[in-house]
Amino acid sequence: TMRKAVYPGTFDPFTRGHLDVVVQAATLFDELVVSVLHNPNKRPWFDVATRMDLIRDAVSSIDNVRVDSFEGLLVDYYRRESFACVVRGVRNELDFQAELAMAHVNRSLAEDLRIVFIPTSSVYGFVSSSLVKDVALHGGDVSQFVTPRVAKALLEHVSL
Ligand code: COD
Repeated sequence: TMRKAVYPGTFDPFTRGHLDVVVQAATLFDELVVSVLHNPNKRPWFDVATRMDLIRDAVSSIDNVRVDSFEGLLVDYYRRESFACVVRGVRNELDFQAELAMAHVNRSLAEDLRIVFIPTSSVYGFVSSSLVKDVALHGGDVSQFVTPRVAKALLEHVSL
């Protein structure tokens, strides 16, 4: 049977750290769906469609990766789409703590939920979407943290 996993996140925007997780996870499952959370309560820099386009561009060379979006609870989406597993990236102890809490809550909502944590390569262990946005906001070079398309989108956003 096809084993389809989901890598959910805000991805505002997608970074080389996220990409590293996708590259690793894509070898573990038949299909990996990178899914952008549509959360009207957060004020993202990029709308869902733009975030999805930027991810599609970044993962275009990996053929078993698809891009989607979802609203509401992760566990509901997981069941609706018959995912076999949730993938989350872990950079450090702080991430691990937060991820473990999230995992426990999600598994009390859906006990059949399966989750794998993937450690980021050390090169990207300090990269976060919010730090990247801060660097861009102050005119710094973000090219080592994000793909060229994302760098361009960040530049366009700050020059508006
Ligand atoms: N290297 C490796 N991994 C990274 C890096 C990096 N440099 N940066 C981030 N990551 C990881 C994160 O640890 C995470 O695993 C993933 O990449 C996505 O990160 P973000 O920041 O884009 O996304 P989050 O953490 O904001 O996503 C949270 C969810 C959208 C998954 C969560 O809020 C959710 O499921 N919401 C739906 C509502 C719900 O079900 N709530 C109950 C959850 S307890």
